[in-house]
Amino acid sequence: MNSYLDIKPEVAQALQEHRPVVALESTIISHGMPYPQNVETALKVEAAVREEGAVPATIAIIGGRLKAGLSEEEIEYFGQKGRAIAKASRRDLGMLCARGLDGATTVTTTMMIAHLAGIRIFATGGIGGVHRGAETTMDISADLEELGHTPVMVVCAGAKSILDLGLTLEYLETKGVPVLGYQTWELPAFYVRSSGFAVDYRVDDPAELAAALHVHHKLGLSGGMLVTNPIPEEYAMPKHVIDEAIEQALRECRERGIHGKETTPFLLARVSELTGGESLASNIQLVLNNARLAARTAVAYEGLNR
Ligand code: PSU
Ligand code: MN
Repeated sequence: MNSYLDIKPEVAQALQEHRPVVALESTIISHGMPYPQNVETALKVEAAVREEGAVPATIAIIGGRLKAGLSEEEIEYFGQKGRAIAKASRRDLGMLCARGLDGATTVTTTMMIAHLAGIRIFATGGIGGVHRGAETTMDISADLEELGHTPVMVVCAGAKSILDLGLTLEYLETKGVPVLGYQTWELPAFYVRSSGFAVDYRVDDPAELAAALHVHHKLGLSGGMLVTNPIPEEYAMPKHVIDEAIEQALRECRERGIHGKETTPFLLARVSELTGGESLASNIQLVLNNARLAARTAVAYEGLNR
């Protein structure tokens, strides 16, 4: 066991008893949504995982400790501090732990800590990817590297078209990451169900996802698996509304010279401001939808005769 890791007792017990556990990230709480909706959503997501029969483990860094499983008070703390908490990617772990600081875990660091703790399935909203213009900026999210070498299944709603979705798929192919569409052949694009890009495989039920993950482990494959779950039709946004907001946010981002780790939080916040409450409502629903699918998959996974 890693000496910097603290597994919440409820989570540790579930893991020991081979009961289903679903990891959840904390950047979505501190950087992805405004307070208090972020805290309400994080708690609702945990409740949704429980309703499906799995144990939620929200992941974060607190006082230099890697946490697998947070209390309600800790979730409230992350939500209130918001963007004042450092966004922690792989490169930040050593320094944050050495200095005893807090960190909000991205998809990258949530996968790392989930894997350290022995959690195999993780639900989030959207992943990072290859940014538009990456040919010159070289802005490619560390999430794609992590998916390339950490064996955790990540359930998301695809990626926002703040990214270059075509290049993101190419990169995932290079890294050996299978992109699975849940009940669809088309890569979903977060707020909308379609992107015009095809996934590698269509998978129609959680049992099949669980079986694929099981074989993935049996084969000793080291990378992750990406499950893309389209937002439910009734919560999807009109495509032209979201496209316009994204174009404007990208323009402002370039004009202001924003770069590095600030790019994604800036774009997410601007898109959400430009579309008012509507995109936030969609965002909340798609995260809940992903948490339910991840929990059903975790239940099926633990039910496999191993
Ligand atoms: N995309 C979203 N919502 C998010 C993120 C990305 O639609 O909340 C967050 C996730 O935590 C993701 C991170 O891992 O941003 C990626 O940041 P970057 O592009 O700087 O790697
Ligand atoms: Mn980046």
